[in-house]
Amino acid sequence: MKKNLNFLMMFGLCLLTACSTPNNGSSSSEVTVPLLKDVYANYFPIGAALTENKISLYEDLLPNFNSITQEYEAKWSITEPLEGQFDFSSSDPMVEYAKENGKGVRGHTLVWYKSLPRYVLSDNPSKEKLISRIENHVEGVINHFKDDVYVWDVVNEALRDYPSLAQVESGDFYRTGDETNDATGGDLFAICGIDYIESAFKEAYRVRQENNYNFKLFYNDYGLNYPNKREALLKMLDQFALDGTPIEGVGLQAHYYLGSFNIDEFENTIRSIVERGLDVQITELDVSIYPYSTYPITYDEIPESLSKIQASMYGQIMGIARKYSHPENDAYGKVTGVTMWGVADDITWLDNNPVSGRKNWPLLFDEFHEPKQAFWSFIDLDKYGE
Ligand code: 9MR
Repeated sequence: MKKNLNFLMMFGLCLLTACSTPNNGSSSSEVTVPLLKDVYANYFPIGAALTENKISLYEDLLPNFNSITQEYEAKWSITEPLEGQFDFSSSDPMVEYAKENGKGVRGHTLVWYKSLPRYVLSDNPSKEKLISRIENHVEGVINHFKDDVYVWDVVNEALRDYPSLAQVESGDFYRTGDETNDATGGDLFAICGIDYIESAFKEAYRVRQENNYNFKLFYNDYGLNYPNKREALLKMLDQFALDGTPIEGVGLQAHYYLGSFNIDEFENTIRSIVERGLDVQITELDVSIYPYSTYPITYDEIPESLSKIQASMYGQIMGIARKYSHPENDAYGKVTGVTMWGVADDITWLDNNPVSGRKNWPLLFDEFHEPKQAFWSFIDLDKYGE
């Protein structure tokens, strides 16, 4: 793992050539571009978010990944659009594709305030009613997928975006209706308090144990490098422990921006989670080339200088991910996966978020599916340390 001579030779050779080989893991006359999953075989699976209509488009690149996340097909509004009527017609073909091609599936996500169908809250349900809806949904979805998924993001984004220190200290750090664009998240919490989160985990655990399924239970969120939000997460985990709420890991979404990323805070977040014996997965990794979300400039192509910084960021992120993938202390958790939020720069949610029509180049492969500098840095196991 420390030194990979074949890799170094290949990497050196690539630097000397145009390096324009389509990345399908096959040899070309000049150089073989390795598959991400092969480079990381001794660490953890490498995943990508996918939708069914992208499977043929990315036929050349998908061999890189041994895990997929359904970008929306497993969310509540799709899997139980009417109460008690489950519909897996969007999801099943992707799961079949994954199984046929030896890829694991990350289950995303059972309870997310942004993907609730109207019926969940429209009749102003009592706490009891709402929790029973959550439990029925969790049970129905889990029993459909069984062990076709290896992890569930049981609850997604239940914490406030930017809790103040006072809010963290007083325990007022759950997403509520007083945040912008947050009505449904607020309703879940207003009606149930933290019980809507804990009930989802407890029910997922119950169904898993009863049926001997093997998937892991994760909480998934963004912004967890921000110290106050990290602290809020840790306090929520403390509460889980007090209440006997089962959880095995935390997903760091990892939608990062050039210039506002702090590698030390990233490491602090991972360390603070694994020290509690919980695993970490990077679940939605991409690196926007714009320095902050509403940056007013739009580029026609990725500037070389930004491409370099982006590559170095990817290298550092993966260096830390590798560092925490083989813990020396058995009581510690570890990093058990890294998933990209997309496959190549021709299609990324960041082209329209948070600024509509602002082209972005956040991934490892460019618009023509060629490996970017970011790709080489991502797989440079030596430069960025263990
Ligand atoms: O990228 C996803 C987009 O295609 C969907 O329309 C949207 C709603 O289902 O969800 C996006 O994915 C989000 C993920 O589920 C949770 N973290 C933020 C992601 C980007 O918005």
